[in-house]
Amino acid sequence: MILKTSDLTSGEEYTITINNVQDIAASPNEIAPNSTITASFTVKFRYFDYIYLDSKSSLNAGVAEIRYIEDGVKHGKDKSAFGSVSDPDNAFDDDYSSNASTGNSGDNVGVDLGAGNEITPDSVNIYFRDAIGRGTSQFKIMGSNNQKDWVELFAKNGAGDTVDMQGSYTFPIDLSGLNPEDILSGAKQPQEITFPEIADQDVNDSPITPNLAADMGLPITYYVMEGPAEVSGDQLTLLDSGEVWVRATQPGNDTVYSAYPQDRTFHVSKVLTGYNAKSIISEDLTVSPNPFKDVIYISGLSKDNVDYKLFNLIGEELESGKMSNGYLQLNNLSSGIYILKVGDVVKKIIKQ
Ligand SMILES: [Ca+2]
Repeated sequence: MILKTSDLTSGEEYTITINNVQDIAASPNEIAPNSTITASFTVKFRYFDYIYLDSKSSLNAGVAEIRYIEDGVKHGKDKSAFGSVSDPDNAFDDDYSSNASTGNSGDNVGVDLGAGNEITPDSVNIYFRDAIGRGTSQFKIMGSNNQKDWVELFAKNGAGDTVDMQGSYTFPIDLSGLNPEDILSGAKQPQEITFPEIADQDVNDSPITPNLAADMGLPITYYVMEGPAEVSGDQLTLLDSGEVWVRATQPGNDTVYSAYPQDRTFHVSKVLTGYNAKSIISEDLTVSPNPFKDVIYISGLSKDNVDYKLFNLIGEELESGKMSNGYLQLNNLSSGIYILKVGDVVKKIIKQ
């Protein structure tokens, strides 16, 4: 479940209350009517990355220490460091004479506060390498919870905003402007199941293979919720006539949310009980399209004015006549399966 909200204030705790919850899983948990669930969350980050965007010399650009600050508490000292420079540890060692020597645009100095130590920073303190009369002015601070999806927390953009940066500077971090979707991108990905409608079937068509897919490529499980059918592997065996209700589910994994289940219902008929319908379907004539909408075309007729009859699945004759011009206009039929007899040839046709 993903909820999109209006603007949130960083560091605030929010509670979501949802009433009338129903479990729609294939094997639902019992939930009393008018039940309530609550969930609380706060926007926090575990990983932070300082990315240098200028391209001055390392003399200008080194950072002696970096700390991320939440409620006056500095975080980062002696934490695991990473980055494109050879000495990122030096930005977290509490030694103001050792520097992480960023010098090229794109150099980064990152820190992992560790699992369970995520914070909602309100500022970042950077102690720039002391180099009197020199400065750097273009850098940004990124935050992440997985070290893959990063959100920009602060940027200093240089031009017109150049400040000599020697010594200690504290820059405010305002998380209220974050795009919720950027934060979500660091969470699991949503997925959807594509489950086309299943046309009404004949019991003789069993087994059928529903054509379904999940857009994140994960395997789908489906269930017969009700009706005369059963699942075996990716096939659906039709057992008798009746209404069949099938549900497809995909439970997700560490990186993908569970999909919203998709339900399909269709009718199973028993054509001409006692016959195997396939045995009476001739290849001599071709009907198309099948399923059809309003008009069905019959090709392979050796002459015009051939008698035809149309039956429903319990053998009642619905209409009859002479076939001419190789097509039948059947726009008055309701959707379903019918038996078309043309001359001596029997065809099963499906009206959409
Ligand atoms: Ca240092």
